[in-house]
Amino acid sequence: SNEIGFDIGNENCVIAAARNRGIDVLLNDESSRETPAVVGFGEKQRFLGSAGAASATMNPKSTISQVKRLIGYTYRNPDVQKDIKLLPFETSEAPNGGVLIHLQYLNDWKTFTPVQILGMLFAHLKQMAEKNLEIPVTDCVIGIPSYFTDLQRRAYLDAAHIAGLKPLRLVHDCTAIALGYGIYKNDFTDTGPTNVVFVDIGHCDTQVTVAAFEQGQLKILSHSFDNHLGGRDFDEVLFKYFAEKFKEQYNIDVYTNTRACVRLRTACEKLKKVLSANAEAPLNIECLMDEKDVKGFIKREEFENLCLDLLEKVIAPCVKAVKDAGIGVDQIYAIELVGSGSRIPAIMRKLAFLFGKEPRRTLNASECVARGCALHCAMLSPSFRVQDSFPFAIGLQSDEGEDVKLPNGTLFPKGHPFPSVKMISLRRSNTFHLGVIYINEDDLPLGVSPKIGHFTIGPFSGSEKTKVKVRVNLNIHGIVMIDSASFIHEGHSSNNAHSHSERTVVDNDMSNGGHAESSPSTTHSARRQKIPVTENIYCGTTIDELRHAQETEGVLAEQDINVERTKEKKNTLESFVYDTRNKLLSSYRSFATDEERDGISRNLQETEDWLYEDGDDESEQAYTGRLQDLKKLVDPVESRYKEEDARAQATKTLST
Ligand code: ATP
Ligand code: K
Ligand code: MG
Repeated sequence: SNEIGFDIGNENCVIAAARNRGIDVLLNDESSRETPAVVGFGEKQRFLGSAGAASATMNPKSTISQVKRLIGYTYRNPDVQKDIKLLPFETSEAPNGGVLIHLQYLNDWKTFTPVQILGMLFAHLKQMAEKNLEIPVTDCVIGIPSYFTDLQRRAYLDAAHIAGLKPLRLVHDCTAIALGYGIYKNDFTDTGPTNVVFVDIGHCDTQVTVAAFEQGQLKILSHSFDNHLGGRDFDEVLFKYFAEKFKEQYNIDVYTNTRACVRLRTACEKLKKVLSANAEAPLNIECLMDEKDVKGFIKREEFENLCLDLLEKVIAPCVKAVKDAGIGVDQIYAIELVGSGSRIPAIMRKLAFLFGKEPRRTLNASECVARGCALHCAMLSPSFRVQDSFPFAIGLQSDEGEDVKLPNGTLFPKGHPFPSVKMISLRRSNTFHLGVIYINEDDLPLGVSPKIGHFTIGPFSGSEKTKVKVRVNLNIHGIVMIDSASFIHEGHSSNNAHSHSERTVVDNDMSNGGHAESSPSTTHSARRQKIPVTENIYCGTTIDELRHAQETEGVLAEQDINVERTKEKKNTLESFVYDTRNKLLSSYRSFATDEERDGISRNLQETEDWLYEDGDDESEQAYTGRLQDLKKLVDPVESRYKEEDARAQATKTLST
């Protein structure tokens, strides 16, 4: 079996596999351990990963990056509106309120959803893993930010399904990181839990998690985040600085030119990285705009001054995570810093100042999420117990909009371990609806709707006293599902005296996926009838849309393969022309008549001319057809040569 972990970043993707009793990071075609999260649409084929990044500045409008920022969001979300202003491709609002991406491909405008684009990335990574491991890859664990909503989690699963992957679990990035940290460490004390704060600063976001380790187990105490703080924001500071500078200095306004913007952003990101290791750094871009070469320069100190506000933002999620974990700063054993965005030295200093101790870098900053995911995949039947905590409180609403009366007003309180199942009982006589909501909007990313979706339970026919049991599952991915509903025929539940007084009762709480179906009374279960449950997720992908996306992906993938195969055939023809021409001057020389030689030479020349002109961009059949025609001419010469060659070999063998 294979155990694969995927980390899909806003900038970089990493794949890890559990093998040879360890975890390996898999290399891409460029022998790189990180693959850019980019999907590019060329003239005739897609360019995925590194190839997409390579063509980004040439085709900014048909190069999709940072799709993670759009997935599972509504178009009108203020963050989405801000992001699409920075992204060079075209977008619009989907009929269901989601985001649509528009670009030109194969001589036509094409529309894709962020789920489809992510599906393409997954397909690329899957293929890469299969090439490396030489086995089919389907089962996997995928890292996600802990702040991902129900919709985003569903979107990730949909994208994985489009690519033919079967995620066993979506796991919070920092939970994966903590697992990778804890599993190899055996110096935890017996006297109590060891609390570690993990800070992951990526390209677009920052996540902080407090984890408690004890012998053989990991318990997540809290998750917090700032989804507006990552390496990208530091790039933007430099971008604005130089855009202003160049306006004065060169009289160019990069904001008016998409390609210039993309190139300056890329250069600023490079500059930022140089500043992590150097006290100052230059910036040079040839022909940025209006045929002007630009030159710039900045000192690290200046950069840090420009970033004072940004640096300050590192503090809030750290403070919140520690507070939510319910521990004091003196109870923190270590602060572990990961994510490549954290390589800016000033961030390290800020954290050291806040916690009163130096953060550590025990883990591989860019690989730890994928590694942790692969580990998780390898030990889904764990010897090392992992208990994650869900970062948002979840509630139910009934048809009339009123909250379903639950003991604490909440079905799953914030920080609840998951997966977890709760059975609720309601009195209903026919079809009804239950809305699923996040209770505290303040905990959610800004502008995200607290409404997850609603479930229709019915049809069924009961009476006023009919007790309906509903099984609500905060599943292994952190997605809320109503798994099943059932009712008991009247008169058979009346011996259950308590439930009369309350409309709603939480019967059961089985953390870590207990089996809720096993009913306490067999006489009841004999009379129990299932009620159909239909889910309606706001802004979600329907089954038809998913099927359509899978088909589209198939067609696009085939197109890519065809283009590659055609390129190969063209290459073969080209090589044959050069090869034969050389042979005519050497090995074939004495086996062709002058007439044959002239004929072949003429044909080779014609083919070569054709390849450079009309035949530059032809079909696979055109290339193979030409090759066959040429071979027909060359074959008689070739066979005479081979015959002679064989005779010579035989003679040689005889004489030795
Ligand atoms: P996210 O976690 O937001 O989805 P990601 O996982 O792709 O994104 P990482 O690969 O962890 O993000 O980090 C990428 C960021 O790290 C980029 O902004 C990049 O510029 C930045 N970065 C990489 N190396 C350095 C460096 N040496 N100094 C400063 N920043 C760096
Ligand atoms: K990453
Ligand atoms: Mg990341």
